[in-house]
Amino acid sequence: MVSIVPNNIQIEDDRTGINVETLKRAFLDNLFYIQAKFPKISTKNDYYMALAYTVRDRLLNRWLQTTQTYLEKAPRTVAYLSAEFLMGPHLGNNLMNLGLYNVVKQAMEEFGLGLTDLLEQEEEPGLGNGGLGRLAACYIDSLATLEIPAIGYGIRYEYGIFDQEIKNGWQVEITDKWLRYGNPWEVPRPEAELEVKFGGHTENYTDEHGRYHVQWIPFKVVKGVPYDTPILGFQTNNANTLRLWKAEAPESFDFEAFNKGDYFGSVQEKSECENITKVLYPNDDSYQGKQLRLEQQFFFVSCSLQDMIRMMKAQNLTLERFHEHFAIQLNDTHPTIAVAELMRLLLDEHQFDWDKAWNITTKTFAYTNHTLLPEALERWSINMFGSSFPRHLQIIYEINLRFLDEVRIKFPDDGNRLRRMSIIDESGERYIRMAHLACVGSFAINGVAELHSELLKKTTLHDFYEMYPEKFTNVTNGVTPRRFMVLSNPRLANLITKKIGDSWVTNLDELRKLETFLYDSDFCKEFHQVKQDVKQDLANYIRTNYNITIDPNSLFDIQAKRIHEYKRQHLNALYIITLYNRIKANPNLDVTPRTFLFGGKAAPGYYMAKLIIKLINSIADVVNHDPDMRDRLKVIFLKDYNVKFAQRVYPAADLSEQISTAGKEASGTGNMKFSMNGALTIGTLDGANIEIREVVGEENFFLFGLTAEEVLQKKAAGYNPWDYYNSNPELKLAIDRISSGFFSHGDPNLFKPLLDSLLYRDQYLLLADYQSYIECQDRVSQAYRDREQWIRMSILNVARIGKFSSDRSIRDYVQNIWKVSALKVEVPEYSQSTN
Ligand code: GP0
Repeated sequence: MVSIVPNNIQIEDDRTGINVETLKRAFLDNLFYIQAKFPKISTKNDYYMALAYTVRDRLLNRWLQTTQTYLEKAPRTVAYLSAEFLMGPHLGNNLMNLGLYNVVKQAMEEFGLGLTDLLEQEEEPGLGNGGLGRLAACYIDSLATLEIPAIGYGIRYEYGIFDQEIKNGWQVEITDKWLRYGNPWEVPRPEAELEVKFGGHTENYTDEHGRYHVQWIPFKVVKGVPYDTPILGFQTNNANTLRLWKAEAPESFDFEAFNKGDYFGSVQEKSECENITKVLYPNDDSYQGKQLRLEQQFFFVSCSLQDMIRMMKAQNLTLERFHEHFAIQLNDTHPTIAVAELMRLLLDEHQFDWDKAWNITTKTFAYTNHTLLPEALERWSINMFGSSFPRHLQIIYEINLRFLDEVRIKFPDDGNRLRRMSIIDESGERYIRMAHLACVGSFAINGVAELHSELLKKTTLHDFYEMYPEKFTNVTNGVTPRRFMVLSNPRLANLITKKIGDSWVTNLDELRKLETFLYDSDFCKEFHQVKQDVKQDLANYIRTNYNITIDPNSLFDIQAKRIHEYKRQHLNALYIITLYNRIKANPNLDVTPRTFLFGGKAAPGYYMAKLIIKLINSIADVVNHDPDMRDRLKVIFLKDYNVKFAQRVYPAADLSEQISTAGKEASGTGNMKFSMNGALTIGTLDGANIEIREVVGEENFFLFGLTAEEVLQKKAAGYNPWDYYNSNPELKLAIDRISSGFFSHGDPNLFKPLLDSLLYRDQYLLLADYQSYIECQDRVSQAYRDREQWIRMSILNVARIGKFSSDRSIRDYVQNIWKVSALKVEVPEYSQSTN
């Protein structure tokens, strides 16, 4: 067998060498031979591309070596199936993981190029909406860093999450053309394409042994082409693969139509196939029953399962051991049709009998639930589902039939339970309940924070918990400290490393050692200086891009996340108005200067969320132009919040707003990123906030609001928001300010839908939590005045946040669910980096 590393590649080779001179030569080589440019006519993007290819070259050896090792050793492998991967820019991350950041920086400087400028040039792959997609990205990072054999499977959307602009205070969506200038990180693998079937009907036949079979005769076939991106771990040789599928037409032309002279008809069919992976659905925490979305889900699931089967065959492994070779994680119900598709592949294409196929299937899948919001639970109408996937509908009926028999045996004479648990909702128009299919088809079910996992067992999946208690576990979310500390906040990372060494980067619990320096005044000063410098960076950015001056000595109070009523950005807005009103009433009031920063996208069809954006911008307009507010209050809505921008934002925060209605935010992950960067949290007892507060200490966390239980009680007791409005003068004044048209140039109708929803329904209990929130905010303002004490609280947030590394989450999955082991990859000495 040929070794994958040709022997004649030397340490100083242009594609592997890592000293300044070689890097410079390689960069020029790529500029010339890949971009076809010379410096005089190069754009910034040409430089970015030349550098990206230079870095990619230095990844390839590890990547191919990893692939070869996995092929040879055939280890048990994690397949992480996710409709979203919100990766963020690759260049900086790869430089960091390769240990090449500083040497490349120097090489670029010798060309007169700034590395930060080049990094800024990368258009990030926004292939996700928010928390769920970003979680998948963090997990892919930790899997590689922990040297776990894993593949991320997903969709290569041609258009990712839209770019957000703000016009006249309103959100405007612009299509995300992230592939416009090419993507240097992916490698297309057209030779590994697969076929996926859609529509049509099924036929039964009996084989020569008299065995009964079903055959699916599809209406159309679409090709799936894999695009692979290497995912290198932090200072390891393991580079796992993110394999994203693109849909293509099987032949570029339908020759029959073509010959009949129907040229446009045949081209149209081609573009219809390619439609499947055109665009990411921009909804977060809510679901829309669109057929194209269902087809996207099936498309990537079918490609991925066929791909796994093909790999096993290539390794001469029998499919009887599929579940021993792969642990497949379902990231929410989006890929859950995989349960039916694996059954189909085993039954119809590999001739397994039902029991054997079902045994394999149910030992393969594990399901992560990410939300309790009823509007986010996926259900597909039987008609729509059956028209695209007739065979899968049969299989799901059969699964359901057998499942309900099991339920009947465990809980005799309980018709209501059967109706509640059925995979098919038969209460009206018939639907497939994807969460039920996921529970029945998986060996493990987890929520994403302790409270969330408990609520799952008590409410949404209660019947399934009674049926299969052993399947349920919790895995609290985590985030990668590589991207969200080392890369995004080098000032802080360097200070920490100076004090405790650098092993905290892969063992985040070591941050605890910082506690020794809590009363070391030099350290506290340095820590404070880091925060001030980072705030200054953000202030400069805002000055440049928004022409607004903000004061880095003011308290940076930040709420950055998708805009959603349950996340309650408008509760934050009510506090701003309250402060405004107080200052107007008493212009000499001694207030702690604050800068309120918001960032986040609203789903394009979510009217209320868009109105909240408009409200914030309208308040900003008034506040920022009122001389009484000068040097005391500033409000800014930062447009187009994405991973790249998030990396600027987390480090600069003093206060992190995590103010969802208790019981609604499954976990939150932004909360962890803020805390890691020394922000204090103002938050409710919701999601992972609870666990963050537990570890950082209640005295270092600003808690307010109703508990999840109190929320339920309050609603059961007949909650009436008017009671709060009528009895709380500050609240009333704040709301009246809005309804009077004060923030809308006299128009009393603009925000009426929002106010009506608060006063007549208030399903997220803003009014009930208002008083508690503003009192808590006032405590924050007081606390910020004692800067030394604040700094100590901030240090403790960093020092105690270790639990929320995604390395810990992945270890939990590995030990409790996947049962896989690490497999170290060796690469020849010469290509290992040194710094
Ligand atoms: C949950 F259901 N989440 C969904 C969804 O459609 N999109 C999404 O981003 C989020 C949760 O809301 C979360 O609480 C959680 O941390 C995240 O998934 C990852 O588990 C938001 O922070």
